[in-house]
Amino acid sequence: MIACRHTPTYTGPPDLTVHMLMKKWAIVPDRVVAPQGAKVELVVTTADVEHGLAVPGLAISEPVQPGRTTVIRFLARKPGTYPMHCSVYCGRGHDKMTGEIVITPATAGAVTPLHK
Ligand SMILES: [Cu+2]
Repeated sequence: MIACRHTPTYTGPPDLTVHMLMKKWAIVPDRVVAPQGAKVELVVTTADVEHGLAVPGLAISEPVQPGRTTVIRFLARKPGTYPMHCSVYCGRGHDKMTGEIVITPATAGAVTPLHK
């Protein structure tokens, strides 16, 4: 574990907004795909108890509390598959709360070119 790192952010509006729901015991959706270069915004809520969304490979770790909305913003810099999991122990199914964030290479055509 790396201390003193904060969830990264960016300025300006996001390119991609994904609503996510954490509940016993799943992260929905459990797979988020973002094109390289995209400003991504995750809008995360919980359906029951407190959970936490952690994506170690992207330096993301944020609590998700009942009745509140957690907004996580990051720039999809490096293509790859980044595992995510619940960072707050929430019961016997806690370990099942996993998923992944996939950043696809810009050359894959996921980003609409500005000039045709
Ligand atoms: Cu949990």
